[in-house]
Amino acid sequence: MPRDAVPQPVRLSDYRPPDWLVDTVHLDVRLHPTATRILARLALRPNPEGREGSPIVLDGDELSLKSIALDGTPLAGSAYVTTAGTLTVLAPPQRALTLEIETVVDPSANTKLMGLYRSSGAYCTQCEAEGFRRITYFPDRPDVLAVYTTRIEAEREEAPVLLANGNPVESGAVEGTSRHYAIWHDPWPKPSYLFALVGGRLDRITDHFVTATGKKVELGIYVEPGKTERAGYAMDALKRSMRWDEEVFGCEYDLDVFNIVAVADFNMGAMENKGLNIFNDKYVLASPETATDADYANIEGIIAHEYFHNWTGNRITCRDWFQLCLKEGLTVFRDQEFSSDQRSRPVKRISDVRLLKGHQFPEDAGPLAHPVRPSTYREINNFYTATVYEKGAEVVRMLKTLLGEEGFRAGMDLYFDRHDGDAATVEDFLACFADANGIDLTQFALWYAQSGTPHLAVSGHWDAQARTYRLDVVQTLPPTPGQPEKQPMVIPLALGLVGPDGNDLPMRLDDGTNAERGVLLVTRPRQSFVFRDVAERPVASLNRGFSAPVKLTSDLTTQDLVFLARHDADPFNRFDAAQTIALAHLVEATAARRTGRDLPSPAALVEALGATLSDATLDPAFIAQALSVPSESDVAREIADDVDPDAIHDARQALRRALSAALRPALEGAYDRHAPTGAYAPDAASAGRRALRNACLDLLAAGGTAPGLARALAHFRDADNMTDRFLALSVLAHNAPDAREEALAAFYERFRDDPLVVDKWLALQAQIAEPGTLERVRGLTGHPAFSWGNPNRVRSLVGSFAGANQTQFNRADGAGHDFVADAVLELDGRNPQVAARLLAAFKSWRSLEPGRRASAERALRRVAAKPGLSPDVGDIVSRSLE
Ligand code: 0A1
Ligand code: ZN
Repeated sequence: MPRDAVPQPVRLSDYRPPDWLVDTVHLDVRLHPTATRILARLALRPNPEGREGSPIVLDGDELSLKSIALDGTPLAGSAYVTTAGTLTVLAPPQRALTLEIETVVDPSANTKLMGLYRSSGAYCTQCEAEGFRRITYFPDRPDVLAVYTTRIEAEREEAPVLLANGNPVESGAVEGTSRHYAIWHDPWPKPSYLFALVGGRLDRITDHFVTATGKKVELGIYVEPGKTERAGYAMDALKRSMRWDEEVFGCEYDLDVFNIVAVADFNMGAMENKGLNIFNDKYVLASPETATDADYANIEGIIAHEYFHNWTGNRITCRDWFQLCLKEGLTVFRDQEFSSDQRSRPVKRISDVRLLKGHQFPEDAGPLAHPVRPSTYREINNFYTATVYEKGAEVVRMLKTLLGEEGFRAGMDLYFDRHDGDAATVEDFLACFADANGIDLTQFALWYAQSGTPHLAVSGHWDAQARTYRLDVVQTLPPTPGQPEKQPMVIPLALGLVGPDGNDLPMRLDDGTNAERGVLLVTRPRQSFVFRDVAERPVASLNRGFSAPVKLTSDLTTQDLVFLARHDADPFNRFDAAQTIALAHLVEATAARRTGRDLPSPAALVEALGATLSDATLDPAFIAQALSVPSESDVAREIADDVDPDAIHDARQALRRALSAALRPALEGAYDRHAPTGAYAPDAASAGRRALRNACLDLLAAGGTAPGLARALAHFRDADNMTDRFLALSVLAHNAPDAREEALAAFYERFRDDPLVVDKWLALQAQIAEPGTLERVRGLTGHPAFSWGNPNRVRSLVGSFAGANQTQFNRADGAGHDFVADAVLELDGRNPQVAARLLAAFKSWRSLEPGRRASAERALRRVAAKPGLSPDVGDIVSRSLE
C-alpha cells in the first residue's frame, strides 16, 4: 500500500472467520543487522467455517520475499501474487498443506519499532497489533491460533542471549562458525501478535516461583549490561503478581520459564508476549537514586498488567481487534485491583479516577470519542486509548459492583472455564456473567457500544413530616461522533445517606427493600428513589467509590460538601467533596479573571483542607491527594466551552497562593512531622509520608514566597532519593525563576548519563507555564540528550509540552500549536505511532476560545494537507477535523 493511501475502514459488522487456519509455525530466524533471514514453515488447513475453495491470503508489510514453496515444491510465479500488503496463493489444494516462505528484513532500518527492530544494538520484536506481518507473510489476525517453534541464530559475539516464547528446547554452536543458536517451543496455541524474540548482549537477574500446584517456574529479567541492580523491584513485583493471580482469580502460570526483557526503544509501556514480556525499560528499571515513588508504583502495576495478560489476553484472546477491551479493560481492572491490595485501596482508587477524568473524559468529550468497543477503525494502532483501557476497566468494575464479589467471581470462573483457548468476544464475556448469575445484561452491554460520558443530575428532597428522602435522578448521554441519539444506560450508583452526626443512616427504600449493598440501579432517563424512616435531613454521598464513570451534578450546597469532606465514611467521596468545592471555585475564579471581577473567596476549601490536614486518623497518602487541587485541564473540562487556558492558570495559581497563605502553619507542621526517619524504601507507607511532605512543600512554595523557596532549596540539597529531589526541582522550576537554571543544571550534570532521569528533566522544562518555554523546548530538541528516534525522549519533551502545558501549547499566538504540528510531521516519516499519539494532544481543540480554536484548526489542516501522511496520523487528523 502506498504510504499515503487512506486505508479503508474496517467494520465489526464485516467480521468473517478466517478461510485458512494455521496449526503450527516453525520459524528459523538468522539474525543479521541489516539482512535478517526468516524461514517460516506454516502448516495450514482450510477452515471448515471459512469460505470453501478460498485462496490463501497472507498479510505482509515491507518484506523482501526470497522464496516460497508448497509442500516442498517451489511455487511458480503464476501460482501466487503479492501486493504491498498481501501475498496470495492462488488456487491452493483444499487440504492440509505446508507453506515454506523465506523473507528478509532490515532490523536496523526499522524506525517504526514494529516487527523486528534494534534497540541499543539488541534485536527485539513488537507484533501487537499488526507487526508479525513485518517478519513473515502470515494471516496476521488474532483469531488464527498456532503452536510456534522458534529457532534463532546469531553471531555469538553480537547476541549471546537468544530468547523466544515458551520453553527452551535446545541451544548450541553452529559448527565451524562464530554463530550459535537456540530453539524455543511454545506449547500454547497463540495468535501472531503474541510472538516475540530477542537477541542481544544483555545482563539478567534470575529467581524462581513455585506455583500453587507445586510447579517451579524459572524467572529472568534481562536488561542492558550494567543495569541489573535496578531490576530487583520488578522481580519482586512479578512474584507478588504471580501469587496474587492464583489467590484472587485462581490463575496459575503455565510454562517452565517466564522472561522479561527491558529495552530502551519501545512505542508503548510493555507487551505481554507469551512467556517473554518485552518492556519499555522505564517500567522495569528502578533505584532510589533514579526512580520516584510514582515510578515504583508504575513498575509494580505494569509488571502485574503484562503478567495478568497471560490469562486475560493470551489463554483467552480476542476474536478481532474490535474486541481489544476484552483483554485490555479486564486486565487494567485486574492490575488496579492488585495494586489496591498491595497498597492503599482508597488512594489507588483516587489516582485511577484522576487518570480516568484527566485522560478518558476529554477523549469522550471530543472528536476522537469512540465506544469502549469501537465498531469501525481505519488504523487499529490508534485505538490503544484511555477509553479502551481505562473506561474498559470501569465497565468491568461496574459489573463487579452490580453482581457483588461472589457473583463477579462466578462469572470470571465461568469465563476461564468456558473460553480457555478461544479467541473470544465481548458478548462471550458478558454471557458468562449473565449465565453464572441468572441475569440479563442486555442493557448493560450499552456501555461497550455507546461513547460519551453519561451525565447524572441528582437532587434530594427530605420530607420531615413523612420522614422520607427522595432522590430524583436524571440521566443524559450527549451525542458523540457517529452517535447522535443515545439510549439510557444501566448506572450502578453507590451512595450513602449521611446523618447530622456524620454517620451513615440505614437505607430502606419505600418498597421495603434495602438499597442492596448501598447501590441504586439507575436504568431510565428519569427515576426517583424514595427512602423511608429518614428522621433527620441527610446529606447524600453520591457515586461512592466512583461506582460509575459518569459526570455527576447535584444540588448539594458548599456546606454539604464541606460536611462530606470532613465526615464521609467513603474515603473516595471525602476526597471528591473537597475537589468539587475546588473545581467550582476555579470555574468561578476563571470567569472572574476574564471579566475583571473580584475573585471568589476560597474559605470553604480552606476549611475542608484544614480539617483534612489536621485529622491524625487519615493516611498521609490520602491527605497528599486531597491537597492537590484540580489540574488546569480538569478546570478546562468543567468549563467545556470557550476555554481560555491563561485565565484558568491564573485562577489556579491564585487559589494555590491563597491556600498556601491560609494553611501555612498546618502545612509547615505536616512537613516537619513527616521528615524521613530512615533510609529510602519504596513501600506504600513510606511513599505516603513522602507524598504528604512533598505536597505540603509544593503548596508552601506556591507563588514563590521566600520561606517556601528556602524550604524547597534545602529539600533539593538534602534529598537522598529521586522522589524528593525531583519534587524539589520541580517546585523550583515552576516557582523560582532565579533559582531554576542553577538547579536544572546541577540535576542534569548529576544524571546526564542516565536517559530515564534525563527524561524527567526534559519533561519538567516542557511543563513550565511561561512564554519562554516554547523556545526552551525548541532548543532542547537540539540537545545531545534528545533524539527524535527514541519514543521516551519525544514523549518526555514534546509530549509533555503538548499534553501537560495547557497555557504554552495553546499559546494565543498559535506558536505552540504550530510547533507540535511540525513535530508530528517530522516524526511521521520515522515513527507513525508516536507521531499519531502526539497529534492526539489536539483532542480538545474545539472547546478553546475562538482565537486559539482557529490556530489549532489551522495547525491540524496543515498536517492534513501534507502529502504522504501515514495511516496513523491521517486517521487522527481526519477524525479530529470531522
Ligand atoms: N498489549 C500491550 C499494549 C501494547 C500495544 C501495542 C504495542 O505496540 C507498539 C505495544 C504494547 C499492553 O496492554 O500492555
Ligand atoms: Zn494490556
